[in-house]
Amino acid sequence: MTDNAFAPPVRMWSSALLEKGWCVIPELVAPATIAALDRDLEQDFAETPFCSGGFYGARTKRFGRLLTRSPLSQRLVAHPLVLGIAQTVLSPWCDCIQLNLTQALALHPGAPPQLPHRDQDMWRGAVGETEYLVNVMWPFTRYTKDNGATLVWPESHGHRALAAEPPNGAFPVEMEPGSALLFLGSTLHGAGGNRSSEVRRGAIVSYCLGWLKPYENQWLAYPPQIARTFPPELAALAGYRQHRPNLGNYEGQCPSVLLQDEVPDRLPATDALRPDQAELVAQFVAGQDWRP
Ligand SMILES: O=C(O)CCC(=O)C(=O)O
Ligand SMILES: [Fe+2]
Repeated sequence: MTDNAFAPPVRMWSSALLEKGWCVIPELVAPATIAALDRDLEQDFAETPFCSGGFYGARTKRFGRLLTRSPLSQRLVAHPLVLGIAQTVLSPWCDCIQLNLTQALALHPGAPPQLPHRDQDMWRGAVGETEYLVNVMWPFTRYTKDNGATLVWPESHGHRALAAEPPNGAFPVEMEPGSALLFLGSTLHGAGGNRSSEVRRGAIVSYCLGWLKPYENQWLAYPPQIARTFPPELAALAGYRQHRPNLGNYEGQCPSVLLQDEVPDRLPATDALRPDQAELVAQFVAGQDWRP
């Protein structure tokens, strides 16, 4: 849950995000922290092969599982203000949110602009009435118009995602390390083209409704032996929590049971219901007059 100190900014930024479809929050993290994270990932950036395919981009490198690669990535993933905003924006449609992906990306000189897209289109749900995702772009280098800063189409979100005609007026979101661009799953966007001689590096961290299949398979990215090193809230975000009722269980238990030292071979399947469902079940069971 959101820390009280963060409650007013969470409300303010959540309204801005829902209204505009995107926002830039300045100076969220110390630039030195971002620089240290960038250094931790130096070898990954150097040795990861370029992507394959027109969407990922042949002049772009990407890699996931950031929580296994640098402990500093926790500062981004579990940033209290960002988490509070993601929870506030997505809570009308889910019981709890989950981590959808962490992905570092390096846009090399000569990378052409990416296909404009809405990240929510990875799921085949209703368009225009539900928000599925909150995306956060964390720059590691400065993002400029020249080096391929993310292009955002303002006023392209929500029900506007149903419009047949693409909206006009994309603009590059220029920003410095330490700041972050937040946008909705329904907001049209894409990487810009890199006409500069510098590599544009950064990371995307996104959060989605807790009942969706996440883009990055969280349980494979963070198997129990890794997730048990996380603070419990982070493990929960990475899938070690049930989405009530009972979704994502292990042997009928919260999958966080796998993070304990000893896991019994046999476990009692145990209801994990929302309060309204627990009440319904309790009334049904109490009113039952049945003998075998
Ligand atoms: O690199 C960017 O600026 C955006 C990347 C993106 O939107 C994506 O890969 O889905
Ligand atoms: Fe995207």
